Amino acid sequence: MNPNSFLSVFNRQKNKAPRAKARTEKGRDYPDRFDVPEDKAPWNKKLSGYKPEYYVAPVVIKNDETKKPEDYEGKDYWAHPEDISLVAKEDIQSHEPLQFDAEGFPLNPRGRTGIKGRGELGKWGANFAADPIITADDPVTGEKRLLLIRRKDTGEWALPGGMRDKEEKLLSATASRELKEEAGISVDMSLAEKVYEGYVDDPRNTDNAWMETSAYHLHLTPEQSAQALEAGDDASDARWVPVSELLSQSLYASHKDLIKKALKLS
Ligand code: RP5
Repeated sequence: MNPNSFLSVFNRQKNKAPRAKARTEKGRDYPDRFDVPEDKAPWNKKLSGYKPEYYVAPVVIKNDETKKPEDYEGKDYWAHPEDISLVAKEDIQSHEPLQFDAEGFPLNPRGRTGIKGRGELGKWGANFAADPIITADDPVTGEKRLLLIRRKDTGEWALPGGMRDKEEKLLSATASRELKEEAGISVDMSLAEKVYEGYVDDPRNTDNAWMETSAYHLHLTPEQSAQALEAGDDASDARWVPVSELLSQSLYASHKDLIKKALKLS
């Protein structure tokens, strides 16, 4: 085959590992990412002239937990202070071994992302979330379906997951709450199987703040799956999608990989 033919170029691209979303996409209002080739991402690889812009979203500053009024009982104030010296070392967390730079900033375990600071993420280091992977049989055809929502912020289809609330000790409780808030159905996720725990490739990740999730899979009974779906505040739609259609869809962050893991798809 002519090595420059369309087909050979297409095949070469197909065989190449995709570039991380944390190096190619970005959150709303983020500055452009400093270009980091995948092979120069690890912190122990030299990338001369690496000077990424620093960005922290105003909403993160506004939710600084050290500014919380004493009598305040709402859910706001979910962010660490901007001055990292005010954050206790044990409050900077990750499922992976943590590394810090010379100034005391935690370093993204998957390497450089082209942006410093926390972007839209509240915590220095890992920001913990939970993702419910909900399947059920179609009541008419018997085909296996998966529950997805459409995110309002990016317009992408996604799992109905979300960030852990401070008082939630168990991430399965976060998964149950998010499922109710984002898709309108009540399911006890403590009975689900945990299929993944760790770093996820999220477009909001930076050099110093990143997403880590716990993903839980549960196949619903016909009674549970008969509950009416209702998209919550952060979603514009909630739907059952046949599993056979999933692999051709592009999904938010690492959600496709999480689903493949849960359903043992390749
Ligand atoms: C993703 O961000 C996680 O997998 C989880 O689904 C989500 C949590 O962020 P929000 O939905 O709360 O924005 O990386």
